[in-house]
Amino acid sequence: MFNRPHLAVFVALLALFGALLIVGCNPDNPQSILDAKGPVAQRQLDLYWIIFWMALFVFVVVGGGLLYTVIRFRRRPGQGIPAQVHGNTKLEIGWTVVPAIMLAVIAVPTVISQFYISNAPSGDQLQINVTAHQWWWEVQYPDSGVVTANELHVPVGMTVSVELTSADVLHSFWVPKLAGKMDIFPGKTTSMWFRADEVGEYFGQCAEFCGESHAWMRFRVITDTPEDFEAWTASQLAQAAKPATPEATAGAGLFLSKACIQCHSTTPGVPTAGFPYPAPNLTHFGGRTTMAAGIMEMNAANLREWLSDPNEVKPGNIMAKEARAYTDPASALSSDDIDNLVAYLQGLR
Ligand code: HEC
Ligand SMILES: [Cu+2]
Repeated sequence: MFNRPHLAVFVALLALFGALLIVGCNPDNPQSILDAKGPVAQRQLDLYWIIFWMALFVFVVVGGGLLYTVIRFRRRPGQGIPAQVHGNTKLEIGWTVVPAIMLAVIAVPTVISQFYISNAPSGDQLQINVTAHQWWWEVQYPDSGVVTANELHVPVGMTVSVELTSADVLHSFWVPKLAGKMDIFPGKTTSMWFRADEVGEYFGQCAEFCGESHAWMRFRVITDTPEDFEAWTASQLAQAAKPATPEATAGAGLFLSKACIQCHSTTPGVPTAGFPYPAPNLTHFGGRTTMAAGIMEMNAANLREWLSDPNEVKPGNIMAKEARAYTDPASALSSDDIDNLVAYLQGLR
């Protein structure tokens, strides 16, 4: 099939492609599973390595055997038909028993881990209820009454028990460094738990294709010291800050007159104004570090971009499709309107 120069090019390309794939394994990558930062992710990573080494062993033995056979027993000029063999009991027993043992070695830790992962340890727990929406995350803390979106704060070292449901289609909750994926269904609740061992910020991502902007359905888990978490909780329960500048005051007026308030709640503890569509609670929006479901850093320029053309940032999203400011030319936002809304929204802390 290949002559020698072609083969060399093919092998070189394959090696290059492999190298590119392996770059994705860098544990510094914010969504790498190879850098577990909590016990659930660690268990899953341990399993991953057991299976990885087994698979590598199989690959080397089978691939090596194949390569050896192909080279050693290749057809040589002048050779007749080789001896015809049929069956080899020793080999057949070998390749039945060895995989059976390997599967057992994988099965035992898998089952033990499965029990560990599906039962949150008893003791102090933080309960969080997450509702997935196309393409953002509603987050409720039933014990304190906090409601927020797209950024979960949790105390470091505490078991966090998460209940998940969906307002529309299938989604999947995934924070690679803290815990593996959990599917989310409309009309049904699934649950999982995790614990973060270090203070930090962890990337999350919807991991079940859920429509046009699925790839932009991200979130953050921010782990705080217990004191910081308490302070955060208290700040979330407080009313939003009053507009502090003339621009922000004008923005607050626009928020009502441009009907933003139809979907977005600015009242602590109220998940969404909800009419006609659910949308992120914005009471303390300005205090978040990211926006539009974790896809952009929170700053005036990005907020301006979002408000100018949400469909450009996140194709197909409900706000771009349904908010009067984007569907009705008579309600369109002027450049000044956007500046004022940015001032108002950034002041919501
Ligand atoms: C039809 C309902 C609806 C209306 C009306 C609406 N929005 Fe939204 N808005 C949404 C939805 C849904 C999202 C989440 C989009 C996403 O991330 O996929 C959103 C997201 C946002 C965000 C980012 C929130 C976050 O947590 O990152 C801001 C800021 C925002 N809207 C401001 C406004 C402003 C200002 C107006 C009025 C001009 C407005 N919205 C009108 C539905 C609406
Ligand atoms: Cu998705």
